[in-house]
Amino acid sequence: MSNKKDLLSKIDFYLVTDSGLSKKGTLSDVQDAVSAGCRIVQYREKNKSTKDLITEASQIKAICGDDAIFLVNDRIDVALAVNADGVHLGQNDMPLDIARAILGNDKIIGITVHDINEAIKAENGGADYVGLGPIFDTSTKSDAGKGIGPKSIKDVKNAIHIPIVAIGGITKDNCISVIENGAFGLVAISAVVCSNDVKQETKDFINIIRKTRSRISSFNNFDIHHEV
Ligand code: TZP
Ligand code: MG
Repeated sequence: MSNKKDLLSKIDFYLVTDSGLSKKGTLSDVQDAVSAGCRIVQYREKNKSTKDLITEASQIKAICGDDAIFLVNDRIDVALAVNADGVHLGQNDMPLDIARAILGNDKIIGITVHDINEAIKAENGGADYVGLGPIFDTSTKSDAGKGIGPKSIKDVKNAIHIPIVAIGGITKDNCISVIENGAFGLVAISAVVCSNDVKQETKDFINIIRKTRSRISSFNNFDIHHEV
């Protein structure tokens, strides 16, 4: 097993790049997020040549080093070309079984899902995690559809065992509800890359996620203690 798969159990804030929204550029955003403690980065770039994708992907991989998982959105060929840690695929991208056959079991594959049925299918097909969304309305992805609400995370969590990463319209103000409802990690694109201080925003998200998690787990421990 890839040692990077072990890191999946340690993720909290998940950076997805967006060169169109970024203030300082994708490489700067990745550098800032990883130095703030972000442990998973997805290179999501829809409008560059394959050659430029490979150049930038290898630079991002170098920044991630051993500290952060490095995934490529959509492009299995680019992921293989730079020996990325894996890919993130949508419902209309390469089918999971074919992607797994090409990439092997050591690589991480994340699948975008919108509901319980897609989540169960992704888990049964061998996905390492699901990206569930959009949780809230967002203008970052024009075809994302309406927000499904944070409570839907709980429903999906009750149906699968692999980690859920929440995405779509997430901000520092609404992210507590996302974690409280069972998301293991979360993506916030515009809330981070549109900021002038990506490092600080990433730190803030990580702190909120960790505080919320420990509040929930001490609450659960309290419950267990009193049930015994
Ligand atoms: N997939 C579902 S929503 C979304 C993607 C890529 C965009 C999320 O961006 P933001 O700015 O965090 O709402
Ligand atoms: Mg895709």
